[in-house]
Amino acid sequence: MKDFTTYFTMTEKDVIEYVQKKLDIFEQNAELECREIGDGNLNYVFRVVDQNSGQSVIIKQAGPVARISDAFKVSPDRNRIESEALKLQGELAPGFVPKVYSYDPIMNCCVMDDLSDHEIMRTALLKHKKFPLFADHITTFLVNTLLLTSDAVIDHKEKKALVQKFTNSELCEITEDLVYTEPFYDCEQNDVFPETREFIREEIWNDSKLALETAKLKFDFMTKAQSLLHGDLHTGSIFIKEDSTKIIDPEFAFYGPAGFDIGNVIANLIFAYVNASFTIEVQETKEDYMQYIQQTISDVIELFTKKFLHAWDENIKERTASAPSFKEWYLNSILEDASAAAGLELCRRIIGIAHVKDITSIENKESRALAEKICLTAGKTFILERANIRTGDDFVNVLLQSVRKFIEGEKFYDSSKSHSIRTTG
Ligand code: SR1
Ligand code: MG
Repeated sequence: MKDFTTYFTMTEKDVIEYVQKKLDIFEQNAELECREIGDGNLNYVFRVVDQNSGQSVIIKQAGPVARISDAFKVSPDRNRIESEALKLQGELAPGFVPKVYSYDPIMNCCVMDDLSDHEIMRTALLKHKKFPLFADHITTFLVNTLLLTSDAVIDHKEKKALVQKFTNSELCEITEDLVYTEPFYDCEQNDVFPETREFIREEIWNDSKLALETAKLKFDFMTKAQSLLHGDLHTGSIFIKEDSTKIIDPEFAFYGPAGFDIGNVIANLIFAYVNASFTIEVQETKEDYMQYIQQTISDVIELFTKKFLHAWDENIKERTASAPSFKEWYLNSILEDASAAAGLELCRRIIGIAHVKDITSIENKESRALAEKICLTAGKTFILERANIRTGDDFVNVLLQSVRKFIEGEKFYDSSKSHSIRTTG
């Protein structure tokens, strides 16, 4: 009989025993069933259901190595970071994260709301579903969690205590390596699609300006303790349904540049856009969906800007932050960092070890290579031109220009002309 006083990685059977022994959630007569449902790169996610009442919870356990590869030895303390981040984000942005019922520092697991009535956003976008409330929801989450954890709003000693609490060295190291370093040289750990390799060599690895700019960005990531970030805000970290958006998995949370989270959202919308452009066969449906994603990208930036400026006026406490034009300077720097982060995410998901299904599921080799080149071109532009990218239109234009570079002579949708066009190459 296990007593759960020493850490081990649990099986489905262990989790049922754990629930019976350690938790007071289900009725005495509950008939528990457990299934491991995790499909992320790092953890084990168990869904426990009482067959009698239908009541269910999620138990998430951090293992000592990442699921994606034993080579990543990552401290299970990430489960504490995740639980504490979810609690704080739940206070700052109520309704946008799952409720955490308990955290167990020995078994490195936490118990939280089962969101099975929602769907992982990446999966839903790959089925070409639309979520008209997403931009509104995600920007409330972003503004509340990013601005309200910053020195502009909270007591500076309290903020420094939070920086300590959320010091997340090992997961930050993963990001420093996988996002900021490896994609930008011919690193053995990269996982390059053969048809794109030469393009990557010429456009990414042999570009010394890009090397300089990504170095600057890496040092910003390591030193700019501006806001409590989610730290891995891709569409696989979002559970969604028509009227609800829940941001999950903040195990990469730490104090970093606020624009990082925004840029990751934008890049992952771009992956969905590119996927749609290569996989939807009916032209009208394709145009409609691409237009929807374009609009969402633009809305995320525009709504973030609007809500940020409003929340700033309502919340700032730091005296010097009310100096004329400081608010605009601060917001500009966030948007610049968002552009850079979008660019980094676009490059690293193509070149590095952790890919996205939006691109890998494009079956035709030529189409996939083209899709990858579009992402890399947009990614590089977002990084190099970040000082000039500020509005929703600016973000969308980088995408459209990158598409045009490769899809000339074929059919694509150009919303800047507000109609469907067929270019002739
Ligand atoms: C070793 S973890 C690989 C990637 O999965 C996570 O979700 C993060 O995005 C990380 O970079
Ligand atoms: Mg994750």
